[in-house]
Amino acid sequence: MSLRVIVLGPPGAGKGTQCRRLATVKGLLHLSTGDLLRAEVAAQSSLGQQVQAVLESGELVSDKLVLSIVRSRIGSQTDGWLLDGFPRNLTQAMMLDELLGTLGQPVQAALNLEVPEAELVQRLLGRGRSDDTEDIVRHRLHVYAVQTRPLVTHYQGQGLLRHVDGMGGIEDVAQRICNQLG
Ligand code: B4P
Repeated sequence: MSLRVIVLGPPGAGKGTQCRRLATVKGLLHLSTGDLLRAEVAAQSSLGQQVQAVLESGELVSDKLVLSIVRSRIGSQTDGWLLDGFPRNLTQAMMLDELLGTLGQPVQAALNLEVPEAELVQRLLGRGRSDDTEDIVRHRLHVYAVQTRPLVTHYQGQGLLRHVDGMGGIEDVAQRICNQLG
């Protein structure tokens, strides 16, 4: 059975960690806009050169550019997907609703991974990616609070939201996600 799920949560909540795992178990496409953007930077493509400074500042990349990345991958996918890190603001959410309406592939659930801020900072500083310095992490958390958190209300209004406690071991969180998805 195909499963179409959005995974929400602040930076460091474990979206990538859980999506990689769930995609393998359920045979789904794992679409992480963050991973795709970092791959472009690593390949030094023209897109990568455009977005590198944005990633390193902790700001969001342009909606149009991110949507074009998602559209090209999701369009041909029939076996279900996990969207990790997309949408990131209300404009992206509305663009996604429109795209999925056209494709006849509605979202079935939006998981919201919840982790307190002190734990997020500790996890991200421990990971040590180039955008994981303390100043950039604090800025990404601010961008999340202003631009991304309103999506919780957006998906709640659509009756799709499921809360997941992201604290504890990776296996424990994975089990909670499975319980929510049935
Ligand atoms: P992302 O790549 O989406 O990264 P993230 O939110 O920082 O991390 P995530 O929540 O996936 O945490 P992870 O599992 O890795 O974004 C990076 C940048 O890309 C953004 O700032 C933006 O510039 C750009 N971007 C991405 N999407 C965009 C969009 N749609 N529009 C515009 N711009 C966009 O976990 C973090 C750490 O915690 C890891 O070290 C992990 O091992 C650890 N961890 C995970 N679960 C744990 C647990 N249960 N206990 C302890 N540690 C745990």
